[in-house]
Amino acid sequence: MLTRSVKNPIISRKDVPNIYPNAVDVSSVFNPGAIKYNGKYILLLRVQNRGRETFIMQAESANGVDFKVADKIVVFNGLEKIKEKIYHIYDARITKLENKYYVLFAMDMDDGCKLGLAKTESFEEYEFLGIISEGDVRNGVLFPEKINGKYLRLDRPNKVQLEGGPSSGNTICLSESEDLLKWKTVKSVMSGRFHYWDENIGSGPTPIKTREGWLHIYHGVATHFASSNIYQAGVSLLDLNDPSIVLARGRYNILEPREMYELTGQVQNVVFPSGMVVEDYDDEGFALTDSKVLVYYGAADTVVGLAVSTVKELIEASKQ
Ligand code: BMA
Repeated sequence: MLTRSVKNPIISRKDVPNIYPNAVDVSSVFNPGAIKYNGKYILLLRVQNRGRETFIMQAESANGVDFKVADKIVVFNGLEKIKEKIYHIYDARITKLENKYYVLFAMDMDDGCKLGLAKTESFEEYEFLGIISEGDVRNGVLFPEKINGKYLRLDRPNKVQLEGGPSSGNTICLSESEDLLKWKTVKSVMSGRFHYWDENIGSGPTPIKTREGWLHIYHGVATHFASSNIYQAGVSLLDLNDPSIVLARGRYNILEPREMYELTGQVQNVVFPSGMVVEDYDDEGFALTDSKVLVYYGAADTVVGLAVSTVKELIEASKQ
């Protein structure tokens, strides 16, 4: 139900311009946040240089497939005021909320991974608003509207140490806030299914509002294979008024590593969905069931892939 673009991988290291001194001859570009803004498709890419330093770069496209990467590294104004060392910034998710655009990203720091929040109105300047998590958390994503008077986000505390790899987690939580800056965890939403495709999980792109519920794409990691973890994409449907209620959750993944650029690379066997654009909405802001959906994902932590579906097909997949 997800069809890969014939142009995949749509972005790879050769598409990233050299920026002296931090981004010269980069190693990889992956895990993009995505949004449609003024008719253009915008991606915020995770770029890694040969020092294995990670930062965010922006790409733009008129058709959602052919992207041009801008020749500057995204600067989050105000981030320089954080006194603690920030090793990496990565895995940005973009959400339109109250006519502004918010970027939620992961920051590796000495005491674990934190969520950083930035705001932009035009994708030219970004204002850093603060660190909005406590403890070790990743895969934060904001809902595109207030629900019952509160801002909501999904996030994923890191509680599981992958063998030989990073810390991960097996429960996605719902957190709420009055002001986008101070957050508290409300409830857990869904947990990994031990033995199956999604043992560890984390949210992907910003959830999409449909008449049937919030369409929520997430990644699942199968950890029970001897040689490597397998990162796949799956889908669930969350209640519109209380997104901690899971209305449906697909038994099967909707995208798994199959192509060479997903099977091999910096980290083998990874598809990691982090951006999604739905083309058509009705007058009340619900995604149309026949609308095309573009899912942008990182492949093997090395390149960017695109896979296309429809709202209807994704909802059906959540019920299978
Ligand atoms: C996760 C994150 C992602 C990465 C994935 C696969 O823990 O670090 O950014 O794509 O692992 O390596």
